[in-house]
Amino acid sequence: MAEYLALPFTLTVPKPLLKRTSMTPFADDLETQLQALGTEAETALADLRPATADHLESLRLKYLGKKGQLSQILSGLGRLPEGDRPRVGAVANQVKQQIQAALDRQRSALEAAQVATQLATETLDVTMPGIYRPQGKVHPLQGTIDRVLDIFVGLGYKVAEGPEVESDYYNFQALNFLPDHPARDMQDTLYLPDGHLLRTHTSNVQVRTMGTQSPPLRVVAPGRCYRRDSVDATHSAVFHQVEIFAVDQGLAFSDLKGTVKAFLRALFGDVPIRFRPSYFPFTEPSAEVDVQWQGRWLEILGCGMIDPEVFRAVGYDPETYTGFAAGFGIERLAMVLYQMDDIRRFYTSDLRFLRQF
Ligand code: 2U9
Repeated sequence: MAEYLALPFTLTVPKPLLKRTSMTPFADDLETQLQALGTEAETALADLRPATADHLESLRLKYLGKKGQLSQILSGLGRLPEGDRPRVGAVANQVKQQIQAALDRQRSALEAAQVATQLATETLDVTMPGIYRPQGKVHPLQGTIDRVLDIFVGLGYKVAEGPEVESDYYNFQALNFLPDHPARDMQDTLYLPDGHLLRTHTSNVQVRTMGTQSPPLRVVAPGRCYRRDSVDATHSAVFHQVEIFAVDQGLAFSDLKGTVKAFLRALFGDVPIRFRPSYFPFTEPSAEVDVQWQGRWLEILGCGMIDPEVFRAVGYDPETYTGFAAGFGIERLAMVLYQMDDIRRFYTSDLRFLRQF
């Protein structure tokens, strides 16, 4: 509290110095109401509870709004004698400014409190480590299939797929497998009760394609295949294969060799490869192809010129069209490319393995 200086005498101000012009009692009453309103508003604003912007706005409307208390008092201004209006009007303006100033103080205080709260709660510690979100990867088998498809699509081949549950016709008969061929035996092929089977290669797609399209054809067929195999480090009952085939007029074995060389060079680089004579029911002549990889000859694929019997089965004239085909296992290819020793790792979903690709 400020201490006032005590004076050794009483100060009296002579009446004529107080320039108070006399007003009507009504004018005095309005002035008293205005001053009381200013005091009430300042007190209410100083004790703003709850201290929120909405509450502040409700007080603004209560005192300074169009239908607020100040307007209600000023509605009596019109009934004042002419001579009293300037003074009462001046008091009214002073009270309005007083209330507005109190509102502004509160608004600033609220905004400052809001900023302080935001600074306290929304602080971001930029030195904190980021949230680790492990990203998924393409499975090594799918990645290998994708690489193979990229190469053949680049050579002008179209990708085709077909059913994994297949009829004997599309999986064997149309491919020149004789009725007693060992591949048809139960110990090699998985049969369903209704005589259908789980396809043993994706050749069914090639046969189906020839059944619906005319040459020239260049098709690459990826997919899952099944064999009744005991599972061990190099055999899996379910495996992935890709076959390619080309049918046109005047295709020769040299075209096959050139295609196989281009494919293997794209995958392994400029490494030695060799063709060894072989036999498949659906190709004649046939060959197996090895690549020399890390000092060893590794068999990678089989291939050959499509047997005329296969063309006859699908109604192609073997005197007009010739073609070649090749097939290879994806697991085999991936194990060579990634130097793996156990095919079963592909199917374990072990992240320690999968994260390496
Ligand atoms: C048609 C005509 C001929 C596809 C071919 C091979 C040789 C071959 C195996 C490699 C390893 C299957 O995944 S594997 O077990 N395949 O050696 N496949 S020629 O020949 C065809 C295909 C379709 C109409």
